[in-house]
Amino acid sequence: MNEFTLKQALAGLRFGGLRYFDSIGSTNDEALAWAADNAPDLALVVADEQNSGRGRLNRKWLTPPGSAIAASLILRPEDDLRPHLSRVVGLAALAIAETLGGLNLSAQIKWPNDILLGGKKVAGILIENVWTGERLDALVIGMGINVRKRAVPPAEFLTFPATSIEDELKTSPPARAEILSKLLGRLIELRPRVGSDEFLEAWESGLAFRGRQVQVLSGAESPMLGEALGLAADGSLRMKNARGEIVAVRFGDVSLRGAE
Ligand code: BT5
Repeated sequence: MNEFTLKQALAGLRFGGLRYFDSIGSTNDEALAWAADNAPDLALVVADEQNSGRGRLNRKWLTPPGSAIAASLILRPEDDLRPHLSRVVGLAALAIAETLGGLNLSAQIKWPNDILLGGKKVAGILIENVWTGERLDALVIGMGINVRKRAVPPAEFLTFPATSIEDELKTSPPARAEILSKLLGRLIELRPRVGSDEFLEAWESGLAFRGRQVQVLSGAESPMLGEALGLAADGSLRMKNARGEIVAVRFGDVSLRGAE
């Protein structure tokens, strides 16, 4: 992927502008700075390689050159999106899962921010916010997708198994610019529907571990054990805990593991 092929692939989409880098620290950092400097809605930062890509809580995200999609999309929430900000992670997750579906891959969403193929992590999402006082000015949706095999970090670097589109397709994947173009197109299409019941149902039906026992890992707290039931209206994970109570786990630094 280079700037020229990317621009060609994105030509039909109504996005807000592109900043492309052969190599960068983190596309989210660039997008946060751009958002604070009047970036338009749907402005996009893409890099071929990241040297200090980030996950949540400043965990590292690896993006070796020539192998992955590293993209950050800036959203300026309008009145339509504002009541549903907690669903934006679902917007990104569903757009990625459906784009992989378009490649005949069966993706699952490991709530809240991972996409799995064959039970292994192929993509991660990092949402960050830009505030002016108490008003949210912009959201940055950072998306990292392993396209080629060599995007997958070595096992000792990982706390959860990882894979790539190429590993799962077992053949050469489409060009990264084409995949990114499909993904952006889908995200733009889904965005006006974020507040709808149909959106919540589609997101919920894409969830991994539904109806199964899971562990919810959350920072230093001891893991919570329960059955993953589905989603609450705000995108929280509905669980039945060990005492049989229905509880909602809010989006944050939480991570799910199968417990069976
Ligand atoms: C995430 O965090 O999964 C969010 C990753 C977001 C990356 C994108 S790339 C574009 C944009 N710019 C950035 O700087 N970030 C975003 P989390 O759930 O905290 O998972 C982080 C963990 O994933 C790490 O601790 C590693 O174990 C693992 N990991 C790192 N690189 C990986 C990769 N390429 N594939 C699979 N797992 C990886």
